[in-house]
Amino acid sequence: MLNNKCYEMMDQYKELISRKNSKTDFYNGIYDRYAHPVLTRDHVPLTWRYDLNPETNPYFMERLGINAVMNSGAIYLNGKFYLVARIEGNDRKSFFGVAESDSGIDGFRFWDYPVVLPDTCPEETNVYDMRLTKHEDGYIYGVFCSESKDTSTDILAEAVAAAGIVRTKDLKTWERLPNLVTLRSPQQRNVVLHPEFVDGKYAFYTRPMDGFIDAGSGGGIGFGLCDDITNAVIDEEKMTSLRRYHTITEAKNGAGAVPIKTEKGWIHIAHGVRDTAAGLRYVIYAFATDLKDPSKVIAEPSGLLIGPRGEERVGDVSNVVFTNGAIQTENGDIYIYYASSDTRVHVATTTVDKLVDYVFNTPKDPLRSADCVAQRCDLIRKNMEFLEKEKA
Ligand code: M1P
Repeated sequence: MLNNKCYEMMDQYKELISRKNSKTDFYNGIYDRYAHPVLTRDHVPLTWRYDLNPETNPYFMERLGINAVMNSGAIYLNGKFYLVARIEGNDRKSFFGVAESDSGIDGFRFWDYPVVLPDTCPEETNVYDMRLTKHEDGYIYGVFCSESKDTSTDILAEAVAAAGIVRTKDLKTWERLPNLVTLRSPQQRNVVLHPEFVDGKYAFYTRPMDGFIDAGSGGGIGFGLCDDITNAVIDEEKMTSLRRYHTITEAKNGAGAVPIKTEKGWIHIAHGVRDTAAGLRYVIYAFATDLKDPSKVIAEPSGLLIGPRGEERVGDVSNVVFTNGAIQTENGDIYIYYASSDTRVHVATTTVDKLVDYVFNTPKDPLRSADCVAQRCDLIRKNMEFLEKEKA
């Protein structure tokens, strides 16, 4: 016989999983926001958290609590939406869980067990933020942050971030490959595998960093090629989307979702970070790169695409929105999965046509207030002239 509270919580869980989501009245013409997050810590099944046996858990205590569900890789397979979410236990360790949904906006349900990755790195302490790439070589790759203690220093909190690589065909059986080696960058996080070969090679978006937190001399999102994914080594990292003074990418930036191929170019949805008196602020932005040379930026709309709004602004690491997964369906719909404040996962929906229009027709950041005012005055003047004509 189960504890009465257990029955109650099972009912609440079912209600949560079957809750319908709906668009909010938020409007910017670019994407829609939704009333409810698609994944929260309450979406994690009770069997992962509680010992359901009253003999061994008479008070029905949560034995292995979950603190947050956040940054999720995303993939669309056989008409279903899959998220590989970062799940953080109360013990601060993250791991991955696959959640699937028919609609992409609600009904996400975790599979019975979390992802069990081959334990090939004894020094690895934490894993998080998997990007899922359906590669033209036939595999689905997961590239994630593999974090270890920095043993070269006595400072307790110092860590080393590297890009771990796994591959699968079904999201169930995962083969672990050696971590990516970048010969010129000591640390890596936010690494994304490009879905196509470039010049016959595997291509990665990287984020060169001098330290665990600071990008340091890292100038932005990098791009590098390697011959062999089973022993991935990148020598040169070219710069793509740059960090710039007094912009949303001043402190750092990083690749997010796997780039989306469109007729006009690859569309990238990334994150940019600036420092404020209240700490770092993370926003999501977009840019496009050349179809033949995906390292070459060809369009950069000004400013942020998605910023933390309302309750999204508050959580474990407040004032953060972060994406590492987006899905494009056959009909051109786009689902951008983003986490807010390192606490829960949301979806924003748009279309390929809208994203292309946004990325290619939104003006660039002119980088100075005087020029921004001129840019805005130009828009106002054109609008005034248009309104006059409409009246006539
Ligand atoms: O806490 C905000 C984010 O911080 C890191 O991103 P970045 O490497 O750009 O600083 C990541 O650890 C990410 O998981 C986290 O959401």
